[in-house]
Amino acid sequence: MDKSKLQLYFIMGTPNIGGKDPLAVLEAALKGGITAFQLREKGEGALVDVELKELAEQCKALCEEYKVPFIVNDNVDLALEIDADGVHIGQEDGVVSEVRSKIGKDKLLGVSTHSLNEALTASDAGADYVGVGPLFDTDSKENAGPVVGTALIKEIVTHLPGLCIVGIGGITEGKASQVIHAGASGVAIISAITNGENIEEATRNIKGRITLALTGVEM
Ligand code: TZP
Ligand code: MG
Repeated sequence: MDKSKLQLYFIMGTPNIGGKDPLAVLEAALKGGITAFQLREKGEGALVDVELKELAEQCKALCEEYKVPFIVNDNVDLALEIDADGVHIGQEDGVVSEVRSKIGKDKLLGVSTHSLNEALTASDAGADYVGVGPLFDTDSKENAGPVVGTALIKEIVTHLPGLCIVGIGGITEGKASQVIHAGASGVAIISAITNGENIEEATRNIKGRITLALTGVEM
């Protein structure tokens, strides 16, 4: 895949935005420069069924306007139904090779991983990229598992230099560069964007750090 699409990977669901309008939050993040978006409708108050499909279709249309890939978390059937650009699954959400067969070769497939072994397996089974984390403490996911730190990214890059990796979990503006320096193609973020007083500006600031880290122009 085009790994530049992973540079600033925004994840959001209605439970993460404290009653704000999800489409307004997404549009502000798109204006601020996100390069991929995942709809992750999970937790208390998460939309389901028709309401979820409607939100997904609206997010997809907005992402299309900004030419940013739209990825659905967990729900492979929904991703296919609305012709999303991709789907992201965790270790408990199905067999990676089966999901790849179901979605075909053209849709993006991302897999959450927590060890070198999981990353190797996901890569062999046809994942386009792996999420690696939680890198730092996070309040955004229940049972996120032990913090793995950026050392795991370095380890995976050493063994699988061609694999696209996004770091996830507790990444802030101040921590984004170390994730890129560890060898990730990008960072996946919920709260450092959704909690921003000005979402567009928070996004732009994080994007700036990533761009500097990728080009090596840092002070
Ligand atoms: N998977 C591992 S940590 C996490 C997910 C979905 C939450 C990331 O959210 P935040 O707010 O950027 O820590
Ligand atoms: Mg999942």
